Amino acid sequence: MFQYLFLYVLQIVSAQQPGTTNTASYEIREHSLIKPYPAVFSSINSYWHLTGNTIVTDRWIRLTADTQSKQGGLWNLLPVTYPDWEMHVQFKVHGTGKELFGDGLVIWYVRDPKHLGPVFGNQDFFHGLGVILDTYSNHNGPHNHVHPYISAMVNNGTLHYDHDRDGTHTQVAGCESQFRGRDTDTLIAIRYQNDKLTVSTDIDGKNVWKECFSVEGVKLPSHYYFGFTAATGDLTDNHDIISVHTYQLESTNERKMEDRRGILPIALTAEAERRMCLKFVKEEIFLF
Ligand SMILES: [Ca+2]
Repeated sequence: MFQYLFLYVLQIVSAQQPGTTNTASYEIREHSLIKPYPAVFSSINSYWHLTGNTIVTDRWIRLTADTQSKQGGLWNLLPVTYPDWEMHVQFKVHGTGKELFGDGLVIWYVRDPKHLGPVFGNQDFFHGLGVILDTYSNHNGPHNHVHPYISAMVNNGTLHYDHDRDGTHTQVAGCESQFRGRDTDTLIAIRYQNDKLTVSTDIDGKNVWKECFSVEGVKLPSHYYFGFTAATGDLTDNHDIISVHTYQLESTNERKMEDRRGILPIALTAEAERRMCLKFVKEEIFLF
């Protein structure tokens, strides 16, 4: 009996606290957001900013409603001064569509906040990281995968997000995840520590993180901004942010002392995937 109780408590703790390893961390209130979202409502000193069609109620922050051609954003305006962090986001993607729905939402860590644009409600050729929760598969080529699909893209301002290929040739890593239309609470965790990016989900109502992917060699500068955007087109969904908890993680002395502002965002492992896709494009042309 005691063993079961202990396991249960352990699961709760592992789902609520950052990381899968024992590292010191504490929550950064300014980068977190919980009901009833007072910071969003206080306009003068607020460090949260809304763009586009975003609607705030006492229950959710709706980046897009379940209607066509909408885009909206929720941006934090305080730069992230600490090098290592973990963010837990409770979100909800839902709508009336049974077979067709879209387009998706993105959690950002970028240089330039507050922009609207074609990449799920943010600008293209961005600087930084986007963790993309894509609900609609735009293409049916050999690179197709089951949607919804979660992927990460790291950009230094030179890369275009290609919706026609669902961003597959610029993604660092990804996984399939049935986060849409769930009755359970759906959460995603993004952990960035020592240039390692780990994305996990908790969508089955079990209060346990399941790893989506983990990649080393991800270089991100400090002083970028967190944000959330979503978009609909011909296809629609409600894209809601329920809560955000951001934790500063323990950093090595070297990382703490380093001037990290000038670091160019790059994922060292992404190049191989892009090369692979170029080969794929050549084959397509050849076959055609
Ligand atoms: Ca897509």
